[in-house]
Amino acid sequence: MAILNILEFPDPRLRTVAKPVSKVDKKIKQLVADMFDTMQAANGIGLAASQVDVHQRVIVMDLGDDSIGPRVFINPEVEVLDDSTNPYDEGCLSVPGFYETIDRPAHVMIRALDGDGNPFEEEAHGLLAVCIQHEIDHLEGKLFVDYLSTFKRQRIRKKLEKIHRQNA
Ligand code: QAP
Ligand code: CO
Repeated sequence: MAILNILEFPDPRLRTVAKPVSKVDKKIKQLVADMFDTMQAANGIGLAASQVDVHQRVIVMDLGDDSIGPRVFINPEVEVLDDSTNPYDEGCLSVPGFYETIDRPAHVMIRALDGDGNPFEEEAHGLLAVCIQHEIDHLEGKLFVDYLSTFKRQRIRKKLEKIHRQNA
């Protein structure tokens, strides 16, 4: 059991593009376990390895009781299935305390490896579709604040920088 440090916006390390996992070995399984501990301790529903400064394509998710419980996505990809979009009030463990409505494709096909390295695909809509796209963005070095106006993003950045200075 290990709780890892979560990087916060505007930390430049969050901009790193993650590399594909070549083999789901003991080291990756340990990372997945530590990411679940970290996400649960922080009351999150999704966490990408990039957020704990590990730049490999690993995501953990636990959307709560209306879904299937803890999930792992390794080397995930999404294919957008139609033109519909869905506005959702998104937050992020790397942007604590801020929530903004973001429009994303509503209906996607997810292809990934599970926590044992076995490939699977799953059609997604609703919160799962929102969350997987949010987390894959992290693996590309992208954050939900990048979809906001420059003005809103700068305001969030200044507020978080102030909090970080106060905590230092
Ligand atoms: C990403 O976000 C997500 O500000 C996961 O103070 C969010 O787990 C995908 C959290 C919404 C889809 C919809 C945020 C916890 C957790 C905070 C999270 C906070 C404490 C965010
Ligand atoms: Co996030």
